[in-house]
Amino acid sequence: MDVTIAWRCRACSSEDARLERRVRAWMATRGWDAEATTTMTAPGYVPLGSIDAVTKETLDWGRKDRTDEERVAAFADAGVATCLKAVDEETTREIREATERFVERVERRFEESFGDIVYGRDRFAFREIGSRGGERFDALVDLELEEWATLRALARDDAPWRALVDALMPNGWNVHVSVVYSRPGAKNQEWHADGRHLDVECDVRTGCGHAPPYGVCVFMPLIDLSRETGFTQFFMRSHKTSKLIGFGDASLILRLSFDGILDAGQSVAYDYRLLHRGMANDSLANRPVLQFLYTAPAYRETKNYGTRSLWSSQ
Ligand SMILES: O=C(O)CCC(=O)C(=O)O
Repeated sequence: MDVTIAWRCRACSSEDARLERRVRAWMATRGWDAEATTTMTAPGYVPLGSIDAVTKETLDWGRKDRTDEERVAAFADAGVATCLKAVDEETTREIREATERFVERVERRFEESFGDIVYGRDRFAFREIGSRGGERFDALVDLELEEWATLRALARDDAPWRALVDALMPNGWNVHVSVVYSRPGAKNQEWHADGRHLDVECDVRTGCGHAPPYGVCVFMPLIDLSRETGFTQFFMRSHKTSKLIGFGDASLILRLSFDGILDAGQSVAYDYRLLHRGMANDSLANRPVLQFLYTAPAYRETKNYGTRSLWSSQ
């Protein structure tokens, strides 16, 4: 007799082990001594990577062997590109110092006015800052303030990734900047996409036809990243369909995971719909990363922050 069990699960090895345990227990209750085979099917398009290694160099937007059209096509396919032309050291240092002062101010405010929130443990969402789980935070920068003049000029005019953003969003863009920082002890994040799918997704059979990006996010680390400090890991091609949400762990076996280990001032740009996750910070120092979110003029971000102001009763 053949028995088929349908099991909706996430694509990760712990699910496989859980399924095996369940099937064995189920068979034992019936006194069966039978063989079982696991066959996996996916609910949508499953991209497959190449055996050739993908590196920050092969993903570089500035590669000289590509035309602008080929760069846009490569980004549309991978959903991610690096910008290895770094922001100069002086500018990076100046912004890092402003960021450190900013983070100190935010943390002091929590200590003084929000004693009921355990910073680094509790989840919270204010208008200006949200926790991203455990020791990871995302604090919005007010670019209009004088203290951020250098960062404002970088975000709007001087960034080495400016050509990339202009090419991907030819109808114009708005930019918002935040500081994403992970303190020592921050754990691996869950795979997630920052932005939802708002338009056409790819054809299930070909993986083609998804809408162009309405948002492009750029991460620029303010320190040199390593496996110890942690980095952002990306699931290439996952921006083409919402059906891969929940399947982040499959990126490694599909040979589509890219580790964004960059030097300070270098950057990585990704489609706002792309799955990614921040990796653990096993070092002794904070890992501050600037997040530049470029969005189509009509787009309004609602998801990532709260409504109550951190500074409201001051
Ligand atoms: O910590 C990182 O490198 C990325 C964080 C991130 O993706 C997020 O908070 O949405």
